[in-house]
Amino acid sequence: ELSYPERLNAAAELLDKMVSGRPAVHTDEGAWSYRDLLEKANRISRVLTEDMHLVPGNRVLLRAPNTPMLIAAWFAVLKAGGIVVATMPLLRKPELLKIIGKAQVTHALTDTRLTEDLEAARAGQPVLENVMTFGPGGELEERMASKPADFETVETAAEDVAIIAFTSGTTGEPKGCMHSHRDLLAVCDTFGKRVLKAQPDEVFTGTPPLAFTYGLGGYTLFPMRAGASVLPIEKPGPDALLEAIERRGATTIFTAPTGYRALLDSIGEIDASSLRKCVSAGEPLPAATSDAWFEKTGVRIIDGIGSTEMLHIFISASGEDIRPGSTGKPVPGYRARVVADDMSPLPPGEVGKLAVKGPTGCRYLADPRQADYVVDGWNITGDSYRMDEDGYFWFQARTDDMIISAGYNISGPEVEAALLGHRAVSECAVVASPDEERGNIVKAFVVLREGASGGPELVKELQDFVKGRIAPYKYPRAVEFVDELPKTQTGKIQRFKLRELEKE
Ligand code: 3SK
Repeated sequence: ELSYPERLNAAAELLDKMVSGRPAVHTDEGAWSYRDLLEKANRISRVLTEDMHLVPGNRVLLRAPNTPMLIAAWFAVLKAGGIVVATMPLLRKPELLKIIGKAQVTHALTDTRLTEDLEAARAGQPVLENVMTFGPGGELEERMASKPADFETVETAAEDVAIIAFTSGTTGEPKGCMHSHRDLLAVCDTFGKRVLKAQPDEVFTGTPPLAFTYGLGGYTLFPMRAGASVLPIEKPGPDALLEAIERRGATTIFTAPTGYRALLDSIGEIDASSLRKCVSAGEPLPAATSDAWFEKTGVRIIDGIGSTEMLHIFISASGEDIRPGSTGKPVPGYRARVVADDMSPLPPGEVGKLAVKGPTGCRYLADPRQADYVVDGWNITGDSYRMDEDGYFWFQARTDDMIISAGYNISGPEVEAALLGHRAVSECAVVASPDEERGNIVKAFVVLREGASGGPELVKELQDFVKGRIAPYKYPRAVEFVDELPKTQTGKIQRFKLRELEKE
């Protein structure tokens, strides 16, 4: 049972109360201690309240790559009683316009390198009155220099909204998910403590942006709750991750399955002895990737499914409980079930819709879709799952990714997992392609590993490979080799774009 006081500010718990000389954030110029980070956050809170006239409840847009200053700014907004609206660095004017309008954003702190689109959006949204830049040549650092290093953190209520996280969505309009100060601590005290078991000597790093709640967990919540440190990666990619592991002693990685696959060829060649924990989310982790990573590093990936709606991971497993290919069991504190269309629970072995309930719930900001996604307090995640007799949950497909072909229900991701076991395949996406005879056929879009070349022989080889691994009727009747797959900014494959291409 989680219990928190009625007055609670997550920043005070994660930062003020943790203050010490221990490293908090590793920067190119050396480490900021918890005390350094607190003082920077305090100075920013002063700029926000004294110079930018922020009052509690104001919504503050943050726009930057994963930099140490972004972390300090995130804490500063919460300390001042503001609500963080962190945005993906790659968002352009139209997306920013929607977010500013929907969240009624009044203030923004932006990295100097990302001002252009924000200024353009601001012109169309007069509600955004106060913008300040930080980073190279920014104004914020200059103003911070003249501010005292202390600040009295606003005593928010535990249930006050602390962040509004927008889902990038693989399709449709973005939704704003509201999470309270209490929610921010609840994910630390469930997944962070019970599954990840974060320790003070860990060095966290990863590829997801802080604006994606998966990245927020890895970059602030879990490390700070444990008194551990963070190594922000500004330009995420395989080389930066390898360097973080080999040269900077990263112990704990947050990335997506594609991130692990991109490292598979090189991870065996570097000294990866610092690695202790590897977390995967954002996409289901195929057993082939999990096994290959374990073979090369000796570390079993902790897979998990979470959502922006629930704030973080709610089904997962670590240590001896990991069963490669399965997402795991409900994180202590959460309940999950597989349900039929009428919400009645299905018995083990049957495939249905995943529903989840827990200490962090789904509360959309002014969105009529709330009623479609939350029924009797259960959040319908949009995934189809099966639970086995031992209570492990096995991903089948996004509800949209089920392919009905000649009367068979075929899970696109299951075919993808089979294809990924082939040495020539780097990434793939499997979707329905309309077909006169069968209604649909299974079609695979395949990105090849370096050195492999696509042609009819490889198509046949891949088809036979799949037939040898899963029920033969599931094999991809069409295979197209592509240079890359369409993805969201959080790295999720946009299968709907491929499906739409097939309909044209
Ligand atoms: O996609 C996920 O699995 C996820 C995990 C943690 C937090 C947020 C998300 C969307």
